[in-house]
Amino acid sequence: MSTLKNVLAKKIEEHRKRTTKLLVESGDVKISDVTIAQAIGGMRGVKGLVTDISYLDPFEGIRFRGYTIQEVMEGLPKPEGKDYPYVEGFFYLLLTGDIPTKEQAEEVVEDMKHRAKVPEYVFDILRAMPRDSHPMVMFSAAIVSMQRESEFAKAYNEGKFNKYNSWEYMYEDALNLMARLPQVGAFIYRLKYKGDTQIDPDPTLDLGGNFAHMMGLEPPYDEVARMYFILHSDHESGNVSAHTTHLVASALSDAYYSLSAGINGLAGPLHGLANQEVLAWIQQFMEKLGGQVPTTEQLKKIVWDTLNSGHVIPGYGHAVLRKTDPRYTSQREYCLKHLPDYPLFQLVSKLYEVVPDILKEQGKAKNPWPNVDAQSGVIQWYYGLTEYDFYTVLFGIGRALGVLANITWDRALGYPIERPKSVTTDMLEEYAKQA
Ligand code: FAM
Repeated sequence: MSTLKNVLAKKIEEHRKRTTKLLVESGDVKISDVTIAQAIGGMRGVKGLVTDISYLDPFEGIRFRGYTIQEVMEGLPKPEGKDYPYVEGFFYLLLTGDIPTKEQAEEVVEDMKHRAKVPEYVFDILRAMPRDSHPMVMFSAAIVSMQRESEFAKAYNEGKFNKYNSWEYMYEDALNLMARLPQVGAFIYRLKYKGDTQIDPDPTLDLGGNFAHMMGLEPPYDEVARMYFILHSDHESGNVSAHTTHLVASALSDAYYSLSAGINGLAGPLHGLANQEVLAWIQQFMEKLGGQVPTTEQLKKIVWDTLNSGHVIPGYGHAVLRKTDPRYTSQREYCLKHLPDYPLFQLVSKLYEVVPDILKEQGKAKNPWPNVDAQSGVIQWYYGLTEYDFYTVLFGIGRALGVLANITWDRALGYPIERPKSVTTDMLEEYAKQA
């Protein structure tokens, strides 16, 4: 058994006792009440999910297994001569809660290389799809098409499966999927935008390095890939992609069905597609201005015009966060170091100066500050990845790390099928009368 699986098995063993104790001794303790506004309004703030993979504080932002972004970037082992950690080592952290040693991280790198072969039929399916299908459609279809590879589904069908060992099959699926997603993503990119000129994986490279290589992008894009996948991995359980993946997996659907469903949710403009929308919005108004970088006054007018035409400002606002997203800040720091004079970066920085005050003045958005998506497209664009339709696929590869770690733990802790209760509008009116 690999070190990762061994450590994970021990952690699961210990953790099960905590979950059982809570259920047996404190199952009736209340952690949340639900108002009519919450029932109608997307369950905002209702505490009804459990995850230990990450926690999102409204003011501090995300912590992965208790570690801030900075602690993760500084504390995790890195490939020789690189500034950003192994994505594989980060997956070890998400799964176990432990920062791996360099040897442990590199063991996962090697393990994932052995799992990385994408079945040929996936490429056939992608090639058979219309070339103008959105890359997220292709990505989701590719994932679900691999369902026949599922160890979890196989074990279930063969009757090998029980409440205690099902996580092991989910774990196998999670690692296999994670190892293959970079090639699936790069394949879609080169199929759609580079005339189907594919670049074979390089078995000497780690996940981030190999992704950059297969995309045909030179270093330091490998560093961008590592940073990007880590930053987009997880944002606790309630966001659409994480919640969908968890919900579908709760029916004992395997990781392929579950991740594909989560990816479909990520494709929505209010969720992961916002990073593409940011670039589309910027390009649109830059075109109108004849390619000229707008002045602060012009920018203010553009923002107001966007709001007055009934659109949201992409990359701003958040359902939980109430300050600038540290994932935005982390990418901004990268830009300040590597591309401080890049006009698109300067424009995005100018938006940062202008948008929050306008959103405050408009008084609708509860959070006027930028989220992760406001910044990420700039870096991609700088390194030559200008096909912004593709950006959400990058997000999806990163997001898979978090949601796959989550559903492995869902099975380990025996979480049941998710099934919240509905009420009718008549019932709400009755509750309202009685209040
Ligand atoms: N621009 C204009 N209006 C906004 C806004 C923005 N960026 N953010 C929120 N609002 C409006 C929102 O539409 C709502 O208006 P109505 O009452 O007319 O429906 C009002 O402010 C209250 O919304 P909220 O409670 O502040 O936000 P929600 O929790 O409902 O929604 C977001 C959160 C992220 C969907 C919302 O802020 C938004 O649409 N932002 C722009 C899209 C975006 O950047 N999404 C990416 C989120 C990101 F973190 C991710 O998932 N990758």
